Amino acid sequence: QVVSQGWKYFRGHFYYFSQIPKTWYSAQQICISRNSHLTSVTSESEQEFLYRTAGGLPYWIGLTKAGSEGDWHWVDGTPYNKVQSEKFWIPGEPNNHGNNEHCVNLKTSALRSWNDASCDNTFLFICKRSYKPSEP
Ligand code: 2F8
Ligand code: CA
Repeated sequence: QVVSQGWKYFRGHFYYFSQIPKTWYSAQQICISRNSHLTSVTSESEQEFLYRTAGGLPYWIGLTKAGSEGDWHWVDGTPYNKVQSEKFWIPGEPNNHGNNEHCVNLKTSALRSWNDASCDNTFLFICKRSYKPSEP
């Protein structure tokens, strides 16, 4: 497997922190083209790795309620755990500002870092892929 350039390893996955801002959908398409998805967040340690590496810059993650009748879901297929995820939202978020915020970014370098924002905004983004994606 040749592709680890620019990818950071953490506990069984590789993560790509982009250097070019994209809309949420465009970012997800780029992740897919690199055998990955916009990242899910499934534990406090993973969240810590992500916000520390992000260093306070906002990055899109793979959480959206677009196309799902308002239900938050991860684009990599991970089930969204509402209870376990409460502690990752910035206080007061998600607030669906302007009635048009259906995608989520990691906005601050803190455990409570998630904000819902308009999917049409451009931000840096984080892709996540498994360590050995081509193995069964
Ligand atoms: O105050 C929180 C609020 O700040 C901005 O809106 C004024 C954010 N908008 C964008 O990032 C585009 C809101 O999402 C956020 O809730
Ligand atoms: Ca918001």
